[in-house]
Amino acid sequence: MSLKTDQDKDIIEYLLYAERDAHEVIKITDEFPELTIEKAYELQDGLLERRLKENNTKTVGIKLGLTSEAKQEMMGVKEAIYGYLHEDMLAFEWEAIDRSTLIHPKAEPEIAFFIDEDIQGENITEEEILKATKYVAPALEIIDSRYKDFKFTLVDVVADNCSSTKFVVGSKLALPDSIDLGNIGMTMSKNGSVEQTGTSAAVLGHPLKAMVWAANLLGSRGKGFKKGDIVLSGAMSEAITMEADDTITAEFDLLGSVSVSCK
Ligand code: OOG
Ligand code: MG
Repeated sequence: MSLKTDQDKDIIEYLLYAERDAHEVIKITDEFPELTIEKAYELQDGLLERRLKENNTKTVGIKLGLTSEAKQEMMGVKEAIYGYLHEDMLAFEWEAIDRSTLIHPKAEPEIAFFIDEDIQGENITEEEILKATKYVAPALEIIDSRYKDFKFTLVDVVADNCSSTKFVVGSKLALPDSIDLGNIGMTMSKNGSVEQTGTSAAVLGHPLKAMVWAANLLGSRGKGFKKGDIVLSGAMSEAITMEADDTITAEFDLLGSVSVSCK
């Protein structure tokens, strides 16, 4: 890993403590408009390294973001992003998340891929991803941008580990080649009322396309998916906000449902 300047270290601490103390901060590009996307991934690496130590946890997977054209258009960007999932981000259906530990959480419906073989390279195909995937499962990602009002540029969000904070994976596991992953319908409700509907086709046309995109970008950086990783392939609809006492449920065709609650 490259040596970090004092400025890098300051940015990393700034974002790390915003997460730890659950307070929102001014986005980093306001002060450092010159930061590039490559630099943002370096800052993300540094942040993750610090976060693993600070929270005494380990990496359990990867999440893809901004994989829907609607979301890319909304942000005026043409690229998806990735961040990392740590063990202490794993939440459970039966255990409500303490709302006071988060800033302004939102839930997103996603498909989780259970990776069973290391995948690293720059010409990875959908077939290779499928072959390396042991199961797919319904998932909810909770995102909690550390930035004020959840507003940021691509550089800001990448440095902030793509807003990652928690994720829940449903317990029904499906074999990936037993279903048409490109055409899974979904409804997401809050406290019993439907708030969003979507389809897996919103994820770059097909979640496997998003997985291939990420595998090849990771490959170009000497990284990849590892055996045992859980990979979240990106939101299938807009995210919905979550307050104390809310229960959010996403129901997916064929995959079943997954819920998360806040207390
Ligand atoms: C960035 C993370 C987006 C997804 O699935 O698109 C993301 C954000 O919107 O805060 O996780
Ligand atoms: Mg997401």
